Amino acid sequence: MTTFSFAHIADLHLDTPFSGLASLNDDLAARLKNASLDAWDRVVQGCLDHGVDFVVIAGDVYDSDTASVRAQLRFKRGLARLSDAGIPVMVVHGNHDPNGGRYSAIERWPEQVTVFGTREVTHVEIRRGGDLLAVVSGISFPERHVQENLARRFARSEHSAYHVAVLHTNVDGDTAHGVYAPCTLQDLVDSRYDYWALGHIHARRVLRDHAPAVVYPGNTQARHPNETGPKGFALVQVRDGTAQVNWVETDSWRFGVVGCDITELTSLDQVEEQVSAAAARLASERPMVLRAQLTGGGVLHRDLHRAGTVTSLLDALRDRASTDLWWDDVQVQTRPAFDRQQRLQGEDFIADLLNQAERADAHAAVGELVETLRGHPALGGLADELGLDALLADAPALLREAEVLALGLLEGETR
Ligand SMILES: [Mn+2]
Repeated sequence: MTTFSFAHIADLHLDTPFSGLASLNDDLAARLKNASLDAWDRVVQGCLDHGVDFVVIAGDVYDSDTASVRAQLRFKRGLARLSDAGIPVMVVHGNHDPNGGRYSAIERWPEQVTVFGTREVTHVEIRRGGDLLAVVSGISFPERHVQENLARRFARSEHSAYHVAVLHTNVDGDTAHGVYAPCTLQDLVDSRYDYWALGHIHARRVLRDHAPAVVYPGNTQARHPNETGPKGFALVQVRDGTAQVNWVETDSWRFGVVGCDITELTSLDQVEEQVSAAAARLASERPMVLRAQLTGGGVLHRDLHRAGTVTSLLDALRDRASTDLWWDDVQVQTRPAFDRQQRLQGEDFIADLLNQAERADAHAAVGELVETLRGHPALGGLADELGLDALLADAPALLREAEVLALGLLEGETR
């Protein structure tokens, strides 16, 4: 049987403005400005270096449906390099760039490029010499809010070649991400395709190894502190019908969250020490954007809520950081020193409140709020400006903050 390889890419979010960051000052904005586009250039170079037989891109090429001209031109230039090397590229669009954006700066894509349409699943045959290597199928989002289970529209052809399905989708209702074109893992298994090249979830995930392989490659450049770890694309080697996935890194900046539990701490210099030490342990070969999250209950809670303390602590962390580290924010989710476990057992209103918070599904609750705002006649159009996706990513932190606020009010804590 034949051996071949392909690149599986998703969620490029070209020319993203990094709107989920708490403090994007001019200096950082200038340094991040090219990050998503540079990642795309590295993707193209990686595909050429590894000599892949074809490339699939599973949606969210652009960050917004008002796709920037700069993003479109850079995307086209990369596609032209691949096309010139004789490498076919198949593209679908997702919830961030439905229908390829509201307008197109591009009259014609390079010869080897197929952008899948929005009306039906269509198919591209990949050949090497006379041999049929693979059949690649895909469909694009016509609009952001796709509620239909598009996966069920994929039907394997009668060819015995390897079958790749390309789709932007949320598998099994992951509430940490928008539930667009939802499907189940079982739908994908039932399809009899060999490889599901998915996009939408920004973390690398192999949902299933084989028959079919079901893979999210994650994004090519993180764009929010919660999108941690190396980012890039999946380099898929197929031998005798079995896929083996390796990762190729393409990011310029890494993001991360550094936690610090204040329960045992008694002074703010200890907080600064612990947070800086944790940052040093995370240090990578790439520049980093980090967010500190302070949790736990202790005597420092009151200090941390004194006016100006947090901004000043943030400045102090920045003073100490190298030029390749940017502190985005210090989030305070601490509470006064009290025994949470004991209060949970109580029979009063505070026990009810804590139990409610304990059981709440933060992503579902915030998701509902986000969908309401999106559907709002006046606010819906501002969804990107309001950073609603970032709200969703921050859902658990928001819930913890709400709990602390409510407790503080109930107990008459000064803030
Ligand atoms: Mn995306």
